[in-house]
Amino acid sequence: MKLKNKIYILILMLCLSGLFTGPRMSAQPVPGKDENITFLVTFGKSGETSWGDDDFYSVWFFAIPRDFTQQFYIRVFDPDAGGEHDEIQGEFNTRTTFSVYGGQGVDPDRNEESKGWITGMNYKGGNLLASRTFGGEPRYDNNYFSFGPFNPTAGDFNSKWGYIFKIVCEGTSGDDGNLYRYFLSRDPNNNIPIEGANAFTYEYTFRMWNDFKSVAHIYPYVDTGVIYIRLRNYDWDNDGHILVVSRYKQGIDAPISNEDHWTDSRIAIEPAEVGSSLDFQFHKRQGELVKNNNVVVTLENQRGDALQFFSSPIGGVPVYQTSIQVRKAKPK
Ligand SMILES: [Ca+2]
Ligand SMILES: [Ca+2]
Ligand SMILES: [Ca+2]
Ligand SMILES: [Ca+2]
Repeated sequence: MKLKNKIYILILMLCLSGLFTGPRMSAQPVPGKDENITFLVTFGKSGETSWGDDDFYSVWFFAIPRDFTQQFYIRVFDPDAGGEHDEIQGEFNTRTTFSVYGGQGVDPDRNEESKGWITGMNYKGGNLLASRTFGGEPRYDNNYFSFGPFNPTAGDFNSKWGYIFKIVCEGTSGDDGNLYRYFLSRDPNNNIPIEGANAFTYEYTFRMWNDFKSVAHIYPYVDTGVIYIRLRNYDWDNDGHILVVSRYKQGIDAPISNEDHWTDSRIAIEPAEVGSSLDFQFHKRQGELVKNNNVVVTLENQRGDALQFFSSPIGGVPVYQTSIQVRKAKPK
């Protein structure tokens, strides 16, 4: 074989290995680093849905890679409702319960109800491993509480994702908005990520930015067989616009909801987008600032199956590729 051919094959192999392994994920803050979202939000169940939380609970999953064998912790930043960060209604009187589940019944691939995106279903499937209720607690205000240690094998094993754990946050009483974040950590007192782990949800309830410029993102993954997706968003307060970007879409606008309303729309998926993440960008309305805007978003495919939002986008943040458009423009 000629040297030139050998070099060509070597380059090709390097390119292919990069394609198949992809970037190693290692960030487990929830919301994720690339999402640029400040806080998750859950209201006490006596709150008004018009404040931006449709069901007063949220469900998140953590996937621990099967080759990770050490103990780990799920840390909650600002688990209390009171003091800094939280949304007061009247006076602070809200109690919020965080519960960690493992074992059979957690894996959303085998237990549809576990996904927690359809109100009225039993989202508590699995074995309860730890639980704690927080009121207004200065000790945990603007500070972390750590659940754990947990052994990875206490999770629900999924051949694709490894050991899956679930954390449920419920607004058990009161009417205030609890704002908080998670971090999957190897250490109880510091945020030390687990390489290859990820976090995901099927219904994302979060706080929009309180400024004009910052853009929040979420990154659903498009699996094989998806032809179109149905986007549902709730209580967007007519705040700006949702832009959908992918390696194929330069940016298409999706309709947004107003106060206490769901809006839904359909977005076509091109073959070039299958096997990659989409970038949903949330741009704030200009002019008068919409403050303390809490919103909910879900996605489903044409069969009605919910799509996962990953805090660390699978395959990385999608970048629009002009070459796909150029190829498409050529006459057949
Ligand atoms: Ca607080
Ligand atoms: Ca209150
Ligand atoms: Ca809080
Ligand atoms: Ca809202």
